[in-house]
Amino acid sequence: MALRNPTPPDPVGPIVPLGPVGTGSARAWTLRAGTCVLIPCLNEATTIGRLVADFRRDLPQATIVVLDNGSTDGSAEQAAAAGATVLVVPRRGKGHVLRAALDRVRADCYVIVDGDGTYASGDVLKLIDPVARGEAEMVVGARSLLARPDAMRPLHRWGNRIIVNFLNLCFHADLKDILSGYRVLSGETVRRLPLLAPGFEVETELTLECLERDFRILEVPISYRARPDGSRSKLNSFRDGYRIVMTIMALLRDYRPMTFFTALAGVILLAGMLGGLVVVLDFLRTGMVPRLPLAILSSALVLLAAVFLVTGFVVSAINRRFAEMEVLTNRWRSDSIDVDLSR
Ligand SMILES: Nc1nc2c(ncn2[C@@H]2O[C@H](COP(=O)(O)OP(=O)(O)O)[C@@H](O)[C@H]2O)c(=O)[nH]1
Ligand SMILES: [Mg+2]
Repeated sequence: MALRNPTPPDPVGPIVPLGPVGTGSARAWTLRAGTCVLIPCLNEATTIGRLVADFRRDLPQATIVVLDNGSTDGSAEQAAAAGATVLVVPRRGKGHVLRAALDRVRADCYVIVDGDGTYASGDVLKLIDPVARGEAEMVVGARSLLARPDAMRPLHRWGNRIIVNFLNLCFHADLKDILSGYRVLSGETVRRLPLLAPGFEVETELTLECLERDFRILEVPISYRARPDGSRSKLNSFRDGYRIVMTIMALLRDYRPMTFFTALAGVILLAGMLGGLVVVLDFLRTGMVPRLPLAILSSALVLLAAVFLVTGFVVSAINRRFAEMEVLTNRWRSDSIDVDLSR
């Protein structure tokens, strides 16, 4: 017997504005209320007071939180005097302070901006609007499009370019500026990003984790100026550049295991096959194996390649289980249900 619905539904139902899959509820949050501006700051006394004042002017409802890491030049006092809440994090590193802040400050919208005065508060609404409208999970202020040639050292410009191209290639993305220190994320996005990077790698990690979770990243061109005289960058070109590349490799290994391990296995297999070919040719010609060490090395390499290939399969299967768990953890979370028809 067919079940009959006692009250047939309206022919045209209500339109429920659902956010993109995976980002939770689209329950509207009012623009700029529930917004917090996070400013990592290590010895930026020349600029921090002015920057806080600028953001208070351009985002009056937002809470400004300066993340101080034991500055010795009075940055914390200047930030507090300008009206910011100062969060003191003892552990050094831009990544550490950001993580501590994201763990302790819950907001609808996060603006993250460097404290060195190189980014303009006037651009902030351009970055917030797409997130507020639900058009992107993370908006990045992209410098390369409008940066003045003198604002970035040539080494950093090139380093940036190489890293961006490498990352675009590995993660099939088309980004222009992944290392920007000016970005906006929704609260729900932050809730789902498990950041671990201790230092300057945190920006790379933010970008890659968003890509991995299919969050939409929107790049908006912004102005970028050089640090004022008397203010020094904390970035060590080679040490931090190396760490950023290593972060990309580690995330590639963890998030794209099949790509990473197949590539590794491919290179090792090729070396093994080349060595093996020499041994086989020798054997066909003379009926003997005169290069015994090469024969052993080649077979070891081929076996090693097989091990890496299997590792790729195993890690990728484990990843799938975790992805499933994440999906199930988020299902019917009480704060993300828009339509509840259960009894
Ligand atoms: N709290 C904290 N902030 C940091 C640390 N290292 C850098 N910063 C801040 O992060 C921002 C970017 O650093 P900066 O030296 O300008 O790097 P660059 O813009 O890549 O040259 C600045 O506001 C720094 O004050 C740190 O260890 N702790
Ligand atoms: Mg800077």
